[in-house]
Amino acid sequence: MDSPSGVTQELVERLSRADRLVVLTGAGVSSESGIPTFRGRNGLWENYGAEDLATWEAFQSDPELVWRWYEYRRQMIADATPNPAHTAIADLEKSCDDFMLVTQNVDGLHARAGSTNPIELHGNIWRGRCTKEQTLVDLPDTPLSELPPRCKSCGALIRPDVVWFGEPLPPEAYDASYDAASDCDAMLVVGTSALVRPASSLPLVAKHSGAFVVEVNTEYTAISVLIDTTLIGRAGEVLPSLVSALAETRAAVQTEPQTT
Ligand code: BV8
Repeated sequence: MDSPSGVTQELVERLSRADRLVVLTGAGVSSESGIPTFRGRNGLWENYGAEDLATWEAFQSDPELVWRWYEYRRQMIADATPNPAHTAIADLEKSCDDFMLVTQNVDGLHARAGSTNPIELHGNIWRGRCTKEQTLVDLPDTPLSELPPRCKSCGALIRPDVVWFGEPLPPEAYDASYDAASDCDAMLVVGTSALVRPASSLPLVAKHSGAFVVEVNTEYTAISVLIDTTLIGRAGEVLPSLVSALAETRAAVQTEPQTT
């Protein structure tokens, strides 16, 4: 049953009974912070698509071009602030005993909103990694003095510490996410087109494991017909109302007279 907008009491009660909750987010959760999504109309940069630049091959053939794209994104993110969707997810974590946030996003906005331990499946745009020594470096929220940056100890190229297309996800991140999806009672899938694998398999893993799976998106996605409910709306509007309804429902349950 799809609820075209708004949040039904039946849905809230179903979610409020979940002991183990997983939230999976994609670029749509950051779009109300002004960060373009990957496959939306403004998902291009200088006529390049993400799949053109977010690859080891693109980096090898033109590391400066790839770094200019990441510089452009990092500056945009530095100027952005978390939106009510990020804040609602951080609030939801505080109200749950067993909670995991899994994100495909690399922008770091969940942590800035107060989420304590987001599992970053695709890495983080605020870190660089030496292509030779694999050492990590923190990147500033100001433009880098040289592009492409080089490792201070060995002089090799530094790359963004993100997962490019064709690269494996960090095993510990994916394994933790897969286990949580297999074990959860409910999963909220927020702002993802569910096209990029293997992240897009997680809602199906949850569903096949018996979880109640709800997506929040401005449009239907590749998984809408495979999960329980789709809330059509902007995450920055739907999530705050969903999270406050959940809190009210849980509070009401706790104040109910206990039947002996
Ligand atoms: C791997 C980091 C194997 C970099 C990213 C052919 C068919 C199928 C699969 C493949 C194929 N060819 C290759 C593959 C595999 C490939 C893949 O899935 N490709 C896709 C494009 C088909 N996957 C990979 O390559 C992965 N690696 O498979 O490795 C392997 C194994 C062992 C050894 C060697 C190799 C790696 C994938 C990771 C790529 N890196 N990001 C960077 O950011 O620079 S992916 C990138 O896409 C971002 O992380 C992004 O988060 C992610 C997913 O996109 P979404 O988040 O869903 O964003 P999108 O724009 O698509 O959608 C936004 C949604 O939000 C929309 O639905 C929109 O309606 C909604 N929305 C908008 N506004 C709002 C909203 N919703 C709510 N409220 C709003 N306000």
